[in-house]
Amino acid sequence: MSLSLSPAEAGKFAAARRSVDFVEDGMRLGLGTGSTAAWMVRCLAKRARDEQLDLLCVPTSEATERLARALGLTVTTLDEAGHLDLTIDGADEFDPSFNLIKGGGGAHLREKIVAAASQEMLVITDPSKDVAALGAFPLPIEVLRFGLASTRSQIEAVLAEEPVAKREIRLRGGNDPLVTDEGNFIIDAHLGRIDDPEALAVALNKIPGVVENGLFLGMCRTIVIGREDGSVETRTQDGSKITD
Ligand code: ABF
Repeated sequence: MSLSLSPAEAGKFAAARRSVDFVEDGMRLGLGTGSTAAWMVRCLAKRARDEQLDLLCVPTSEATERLARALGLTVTTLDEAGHLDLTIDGADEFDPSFNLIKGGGGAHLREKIVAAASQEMLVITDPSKDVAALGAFPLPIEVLRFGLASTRSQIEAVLAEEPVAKREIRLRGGNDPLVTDEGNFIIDAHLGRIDDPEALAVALNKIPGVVENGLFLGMCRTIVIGREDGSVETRTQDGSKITD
């Protein structure tokens, strides 16, 4: 692929290109959502074509499904595929424990279901997402449309009890709310810093109108970080780091 990319896109592309090296013939794959994941889908389709790989892909959004189908990848549902070998997806933030915030692209519900059904989750990203503590990026919370005002109040009540730096919530899209692929709304929680992600994730998911929050905790063991000069760092949770 010969491409002229902005520095930000070059990093995403570098990570995406490396991530498809983890794919083996015969795998059942989860395909993430977002601009980094879109690069991965393009690289994957090229590799599958060039090497005649037999892959079965489960997309995490309608947008990814359209792209994957257009590029000739074999797409199926999670129910048809059953267990997945590997999911490759982007993230909005990752911390030193490999905990993530996802959902800036509005797809974290399907992303979490697909990642949970996978033996491995590999995150592809650029250095801008690397944080000491989660929370500068607003935490997406997918909620049912029914009873929205009540769910909002309950989210505010949960946040009042949790150790976070600030507590401001906004319905994504405001007066013209974004509707997710699953037909729900998203509330973005601007928290500044989340000191106890585990407790927050549990407390939020106890609210009946909350469908799923964007904290991905203990789900990912490998992060591939692409830099604008095209170099790539692969970090694994056991502490290994390869840069090339
Ligand atoms: C998805 O895409 C999301 O969970 C995350 O919100 C977003 C990252 O987007 P990008 O790759 O465009 O930065 O992975």
